Amino acid sequence: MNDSATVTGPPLSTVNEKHKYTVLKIKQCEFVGSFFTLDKIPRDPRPQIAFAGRSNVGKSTLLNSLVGQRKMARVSNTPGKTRSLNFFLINDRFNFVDLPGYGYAKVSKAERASWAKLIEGYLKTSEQLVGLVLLLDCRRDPNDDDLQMLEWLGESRLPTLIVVTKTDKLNRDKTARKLRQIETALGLPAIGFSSLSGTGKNELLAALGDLLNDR
Ligand SMILES: Nc1nc2c(ncn2[C@@H]2O[C@H](COP(=O)(O)OP(=O)(O)OP(=O)(O)O)[C@@H](O)[C@H]2O)c(=O)[nH]1
Ligand SMILES: [Mg+2]
Repeated sequence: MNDSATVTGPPLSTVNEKHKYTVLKIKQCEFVGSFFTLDKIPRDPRPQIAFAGRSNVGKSTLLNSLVGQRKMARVSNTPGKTRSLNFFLINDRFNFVDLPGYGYAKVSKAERASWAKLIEGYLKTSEQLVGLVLLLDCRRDPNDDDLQMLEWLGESRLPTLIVVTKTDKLNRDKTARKLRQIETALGLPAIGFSSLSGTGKNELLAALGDLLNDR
């Protein structure tokens, strides 16, 4: 199945010249289920791409924006909303996985520990996982939980995309500065993203398309 379409848009690193790249085209999306333990995850051979980040960073909103549906993944003003691994089958070909947000202070220590175990267990054992999208809020610095996440990812050598969310909250200059700061701190390229304005959507879809094609 061909999931790609060639469009004209800004290249990954500069915005001056027009550049052609291939964007993943999402034609179909189906909710598979919510899974609270690793043994419940369906044994499906299709590739998975997971979305991780601190609670409230905008994972579910970003997923809804990518698939063009407002209510596919649950979004709430209450942080800590996503407590399970939520699977969405895309184009009948691969799965997007919405992970529980980490680091939310107002849940019990025991619950935080059990989420961490679930996320770490999933990242370390899923054979279908081909890449991870790590979301960071443009108004915050990466914290210990984010760095822990990157350490696990480094250990597992999983291809990782950094997405800096809610860029509509900062002006252009501040956003550019923040992106550079995060890229320097983490040693990885970062994509600025806003689900309100749609900024970064095609760039992220292009990077996701590459991840799936490189497999
Ligand atoms: N201004 C702005 N607000 C956003 C953006 N993305 C998400 N939000 C808001 O941020 C809040 C949290 O978004 P969610 O998508 O639920 O965050 P999450 O990372 O899935 O949170 P958990 O499920 O708790 O891990 C919601 O109120 C969203 O409307 C964005 O790009 N811009
Ligand atoms: Mg969520």
